Amino acid sequence: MPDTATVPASAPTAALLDAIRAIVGDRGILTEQSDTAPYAEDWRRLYQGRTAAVIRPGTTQELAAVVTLCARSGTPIVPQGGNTSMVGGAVPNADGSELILSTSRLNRIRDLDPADMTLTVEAGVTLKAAQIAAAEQGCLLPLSISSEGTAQIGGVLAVNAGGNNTVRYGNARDLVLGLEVVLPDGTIWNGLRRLRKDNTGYCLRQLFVGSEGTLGIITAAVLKLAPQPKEIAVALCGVESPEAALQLFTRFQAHDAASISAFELMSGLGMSFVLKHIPGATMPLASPAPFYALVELASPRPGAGLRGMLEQILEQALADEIVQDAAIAESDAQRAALWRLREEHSEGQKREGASVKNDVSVPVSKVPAFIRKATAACEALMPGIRVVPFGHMGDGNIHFNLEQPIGSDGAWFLAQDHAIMDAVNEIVREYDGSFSAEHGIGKLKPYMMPDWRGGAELALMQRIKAAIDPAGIMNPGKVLP
Ligand code: 2HG
Ligand code: ZN
Repeated sequence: MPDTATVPASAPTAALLDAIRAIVGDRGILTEQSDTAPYAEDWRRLYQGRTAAVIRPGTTQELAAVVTLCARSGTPIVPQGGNTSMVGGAVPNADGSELILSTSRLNRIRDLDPADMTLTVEAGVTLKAAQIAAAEQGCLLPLSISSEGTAQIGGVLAVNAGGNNTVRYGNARDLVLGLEVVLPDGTIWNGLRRLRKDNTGYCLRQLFVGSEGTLGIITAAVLKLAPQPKEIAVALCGVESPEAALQLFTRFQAHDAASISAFELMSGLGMSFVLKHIPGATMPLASPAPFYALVELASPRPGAGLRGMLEQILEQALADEIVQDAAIAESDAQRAALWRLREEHSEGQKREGASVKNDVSVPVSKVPAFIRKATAACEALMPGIRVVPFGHMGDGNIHFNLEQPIGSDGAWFLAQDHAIMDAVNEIVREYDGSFSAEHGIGKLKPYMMPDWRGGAELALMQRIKAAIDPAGIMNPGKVLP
């Protein structure tokens, strides 16, 4: 039990924790501060919360029974998957009044049907494990994000993650056929249907996807699978500017838009952080470039000729000086190494120092202009600030991240996060973009909601929240201001 001398009056009672323990057993509840602390802090270390307990139910029924008890006592719950949120979406507050409900032990693959092309998984299965399960049956789960080894399906759906393959397959939302959800009063809604057509009133599952745990806890899902690619071709290209990267993207689109499975942009600075901080990361190009594009082509058809197409487009782009240099992966290992340079961007940036993140989207055609203007705005706001834009250029989602000026104090830099985010968002607005593309709102961005989604839209969201969670116990303080 936690040390009672340091537990606030609002904390869950010992009687409640005992009743929960009776449901989930000893291995389903953590109460020692040394055990709960890692769950109470976010990956970015922006928020240091506290909790009296982390509850880890082993089944949906156990989870529902725990929620029923919490609903009766009015105890707030913070649902948590892999705790990889970039916006503090899964951390409890600092007063110890909120319980963390972890989905980690709901980790069974319930069904995989290669004929129906569906995968039914519990919330605590990591995205990586779900991808592997699909691949073992010759299918593809077409969702890929940098944190997929840790991120869990429940959290991925709760935040409607996007990632690298949105350009081809859409976001998490587009892959969900059915859901099982525990509602804030403890009721289990079993909507695990695997139908491609099912027009039966309001589409409730889409209400929970993207709700970030504020309406209920996703405990299982039916996901749509795609055919596994039989041919994949990947290249890393050095380019002069985001404009050149966009030109390259347009060429691939004009040639065969359906074969593009990812088109990612990185800056020279972001790449230098990866090369400096990530052991084993090496640059395959002869000289550094101001920007990089990582392109992946994939086809379920053997002999699709992707390699030839990639070479042909890159040769022409080199001749036209759109591309400065390019490396094509010759093996699976090389392909993984190229992707690693992209996927380690967050880690490289974290190890370099304090950073402010802007997960934003603009129309694809506006990405270069947005980067140029937002760069100028940030440099005017804070001399020495280091601009590190990267992300999913093929769908218009840029992580317009800022690294602290060299030699500055990290805490001082982070204290200016609102000024920096507001300056960037002003440019996002100019280009009809969104202040939140794929990471969600969490605890970081609710203050932006009235400005961006005010009026009828926010009022409707608040009415939905009040209808489904009238006591406000589900992930309080997240999403809605
Ligand atoms: C990615 O695309 C993730 O790698 C993280 O969405 C982005 O660190 C970030 O800002
Ligand atoms: Zn991303």
